[in-house]
Amino acid sequence: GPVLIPVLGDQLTHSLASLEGCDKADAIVLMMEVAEETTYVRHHKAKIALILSAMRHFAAELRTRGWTVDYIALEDEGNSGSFTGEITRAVERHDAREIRIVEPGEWRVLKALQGLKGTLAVPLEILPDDRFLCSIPEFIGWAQGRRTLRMENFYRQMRAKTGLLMEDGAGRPGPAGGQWNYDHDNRASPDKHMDPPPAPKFAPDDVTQEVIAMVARRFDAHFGSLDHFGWPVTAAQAEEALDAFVADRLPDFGTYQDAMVTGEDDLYHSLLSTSINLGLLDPVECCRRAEKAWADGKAPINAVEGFIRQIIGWREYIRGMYWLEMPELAEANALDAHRPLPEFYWTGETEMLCMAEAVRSTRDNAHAHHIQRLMVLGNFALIAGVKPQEVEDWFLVVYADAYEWVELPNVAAMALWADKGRLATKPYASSGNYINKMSDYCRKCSYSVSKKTGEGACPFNPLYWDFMVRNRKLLESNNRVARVYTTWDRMDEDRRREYLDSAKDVLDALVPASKGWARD
Ligand code: FAD
Ligand code: DLZ
Ligand code: SF4
Repeated sequence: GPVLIPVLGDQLTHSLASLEGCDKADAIVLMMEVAEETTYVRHHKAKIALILSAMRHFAAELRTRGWTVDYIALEDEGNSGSFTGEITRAVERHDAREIRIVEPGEWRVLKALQGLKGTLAVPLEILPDDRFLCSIPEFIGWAQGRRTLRMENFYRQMRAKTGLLMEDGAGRPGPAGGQWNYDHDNRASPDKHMDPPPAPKFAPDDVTQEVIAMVARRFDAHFGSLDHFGWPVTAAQAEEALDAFVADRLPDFGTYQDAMVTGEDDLYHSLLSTSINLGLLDPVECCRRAEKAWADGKAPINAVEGFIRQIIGWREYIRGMYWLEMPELAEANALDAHRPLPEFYWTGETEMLCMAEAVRSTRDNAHAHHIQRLMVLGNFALIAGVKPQEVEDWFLVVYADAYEWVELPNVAAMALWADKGRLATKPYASSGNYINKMSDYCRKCSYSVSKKTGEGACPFNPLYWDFMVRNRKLLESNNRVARVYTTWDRMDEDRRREYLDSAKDVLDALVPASKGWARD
């Protein structure tokens, strides 16, 4: 019988390792829409629509290229509802002699495939996912014996490995422009010069419309809207989105990378994460396009370096950290936080304008910017002491670019410090000041960011101090945080009492999320 090649929903790449070097006449590609994947968490409707539509488009492309594709649709008769069930059925159906599959992006799926290995009569080979720049063994090798796993160090190795933004300095290659990192140029507050051209949106074609109708019917109770669906669902559309970003928004990407503006859902960000994570775009190719814009004098080094650092720095490092720290990372809770997730994460019903804006964009677009995810949604959960696993479920459900390999380290380690600082030296905890500096929200908010305690005070203000005091024994030895405690100790007693009482009022007023939003 033929070789069976299962291709998963985030492996939509024609140069995929399991397809390379295979004789099309002697292979069957298996693609499976399975209930288990659509409901292990109750994904945002638009996320399910994106993945299933992209899968259906990819299957059509494979057939056009001469592959035999066995496509199991979600509502097909006999669909077992799981990857392992469908692979087992396909082995029998095709009398396959072996299975070749690229490693999945989630621990849960890898375990299921390894379990299958033991029960099937035919060999199942799991191949490395070489669409990433750094292999898992290479990352684990890099991490070996290091006391701290600084992303910056890893990032420089990736720059040297790819040659991106490297130039021959005095006798040996060095960073273009003389600096590795231009992050200090990338922190402008919103200003009147901002005039971001809208990112391209892609009107659903008949395949996507059919998927949207099915998702609306079957997953009606899931979070999120399908109304504004405009994500790229093919490599060609993703290319178009990349072209538009490099031409129109990359030049200002760096300067306004951390800015937030009411009603502005795109700003200068690339909005390419869904396409890169699906495999519709190659991450290093995206970086080469940005580098070329710099070489052609069309984009400044701070923007190009900032973009490249996100992709070959953060994205590769985060993936490495996932496989290094699983399965413990999924249960990590270094700060012993146990509060239930507040209901407003699902409803957006809150007077905090920064939070309401982040949830609105998340509901409407299945997207929010890095700084909204880190300094609004993540920061509030951190300083309010929300249980990490509930925050992780929320982030896995709501974002169209979310798979556990990228979502979990960003939430658990970067936003919630649940891994006790292996990734982030100090917690990204902040009061309302940071949001006020980086956005136009506070001046329109019903809370007052300058009021520190009591009625009408910005909730981030007392929560920040409550967080620092609650975690003092763990944090005060951290020299990047120690001076905060000198400020606290200098405050007079009733001021400190006011902060802690206000924080208690805020926390007591939080309404816990009703069950059933994230998991059945
Ligand atoms: P841009 O700002 O244009 O950045 C360019 C690209 O860099 C992105 O497309 C993305 O591929 C990559 N990138 C940037 N930052 C990161 C990062 N920290 N980790 C990994 N890749 C990064 N990103 C996801 O792809 N999926 C997630 O589930 C996800 N969850 C997150 C949860 C939290 C709490 C935080 C703080 C960040 C999370 N991120 C996640 C990272 C980041 O927020 C998104 O990648 C980014 O907002 C996507 O929008 P964009 O394509 O416009 O990114
Ligand atoms: C996220 C997702 C969803 C919602 N549905 C499917 C599906 O029906 N079939 C499929 O092959 N992949 C799906 N995916 C993506 C998988 O969850 C993802 O490929 C694995 O978790 C490995 O990263
Ligand atoms: Fe958010 Fe506080 Fe600013 Fe309101 S005042 S927008 S709650 S940071």
